[in-house]
Amino acid sequence: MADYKLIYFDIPGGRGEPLRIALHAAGIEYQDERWEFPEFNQRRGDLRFRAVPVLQIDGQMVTQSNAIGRYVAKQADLYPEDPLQALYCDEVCDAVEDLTHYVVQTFGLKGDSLRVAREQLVEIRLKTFLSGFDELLRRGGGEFFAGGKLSIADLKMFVQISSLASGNLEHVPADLVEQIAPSLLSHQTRVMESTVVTAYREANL
Ligand SMILES: N[C@@H](CCC(=O)N[C@@H](CS)C(=O)NCC(=O)O)C(=O)O
Repeated sequence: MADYKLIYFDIPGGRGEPLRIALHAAGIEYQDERWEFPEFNQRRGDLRFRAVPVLQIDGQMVTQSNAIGRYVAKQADLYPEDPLQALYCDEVCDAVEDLTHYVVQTFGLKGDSLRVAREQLVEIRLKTFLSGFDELLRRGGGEFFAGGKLSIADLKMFVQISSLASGNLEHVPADLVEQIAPSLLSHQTRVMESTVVTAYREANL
């Protein structure tokens, strides 16, 4: 087997966590290299786009969380074979990526700037994306987003919704998901209780 190393922050979320779960599900042994933020700032110059996650395969760097996610998911039976269902899966992953980008733009702000940015985030982006995600879940049949079973799209959404519903994002109401798209909370529980996620968590206690 090739030599795999995943580089990401030492957090159980963001763009990296779905990759860790999928790598575990695929049975791929990998070095889980976790950088604290000061280390990231020191070493990011070595990364192709100065950003994480990065997957190294036999020393070769690969970037872009969704590309990496598809690559790993195909080896974990977490990516639909049917082209249309694969398109649905990709749409969800890319939409989550867009939303992540908007959320991250509000990081590092303080005081009134943070409040205004987060209020706009809620009104302009979050409400739109949560409604859209709800629509995509219904398109998938209500339980999963694509292929009628768990896929990388569900893992990405699960991580995103867990963050939004945690109450940790200041000025983002903790019950926003419940107000706009309660289906996503049921989905979060379904994914959290899936054998893919419980096995990953047990292995990483
Ligand atoms: N499109 C890239 C985005 C990567 C990205 O922005 N990663 C964040 C962490 S989750 C980062 O490294 N941000 C630092 C920066 O770009 O300044 C992907 O999906 O991997």
